[in-house]
Amino acid sequence: MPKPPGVPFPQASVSTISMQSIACAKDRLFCPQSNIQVFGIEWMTLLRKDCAPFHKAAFLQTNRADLGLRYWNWALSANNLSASPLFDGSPTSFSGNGDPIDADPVIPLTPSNVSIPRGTGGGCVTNGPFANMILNLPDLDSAPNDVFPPNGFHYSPHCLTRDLNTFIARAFTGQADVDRLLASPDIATLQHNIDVSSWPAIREAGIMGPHAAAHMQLGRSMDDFWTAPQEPTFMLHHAMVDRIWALWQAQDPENRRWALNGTSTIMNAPSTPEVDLDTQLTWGWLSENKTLREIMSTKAYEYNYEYGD
Ligand SMILES: [Cu+2]
Repeated sequence: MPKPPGVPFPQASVSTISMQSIACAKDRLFCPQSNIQVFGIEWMTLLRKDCAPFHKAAFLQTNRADLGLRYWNWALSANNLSASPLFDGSPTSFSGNGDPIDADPVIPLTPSNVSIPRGTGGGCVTNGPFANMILNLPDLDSAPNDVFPPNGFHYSPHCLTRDLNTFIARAFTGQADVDRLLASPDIATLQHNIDVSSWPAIREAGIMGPHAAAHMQLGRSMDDFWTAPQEPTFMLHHAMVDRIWALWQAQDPENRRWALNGTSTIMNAPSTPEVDLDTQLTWGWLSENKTLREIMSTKAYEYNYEYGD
């Protein structure tokens, strides 16, 4: 039986938003022994709350309401990550690959029996706008038994690393994978599909859905269960998740705009009640409380943004 995380995730006490983020990344990537959906509804809503201020800022700075929310469309870069305008290392990119390092040529996707090629970098990013960027939160993936260490905020400067992995991108985040998400018939299936691949050989293991795979295809810094939000592309990635959710909702607003599923704890550990629209999200010093109702729609309450198709 999979071991649940040792750290409870009380609903969105999100002075620790990066720690919440997080919970998603690891279960799908490094601790994939679970087939329980970890990309819960609350996490989706958390990120909607977290991403929207970017749009608000863009609007305030430009007075243009047509800017939309920036996102990383995984499918557009899936065929060749390092050739993508996002990752080609140019001055307008989010920097490119990390420097090459010696490492095992394959990555085992435990607990499945599948192994895949590793990426082509792995070392520090030394090109583009984020060259030599320093990340200050520690690398926490080695946290034993999934227990968040007491020194989780320990000042631990280290370089941003990338290991661009086009194999993962092609295999798990292509247009067919995006289409599979958008074709999900209900919210529970959408949550499942975003975290579990359609590959029969690894589906049983409950891993490598597009959300996880997009984290993993960028390498260690973006993979980190606890600290992935330090990666400059993290919000672009999660804006894509938000976009998929929004496009999925828009296919059937009447039935999907307020569709919820799951509890307010990752993998329901510890066990908490099913959420409903009145469930309160708390944000610490970041924001006043919000109910789930207030952040379910991109066009209600304080939100008014949309994504292109
Ligand atoms: Cu994530």
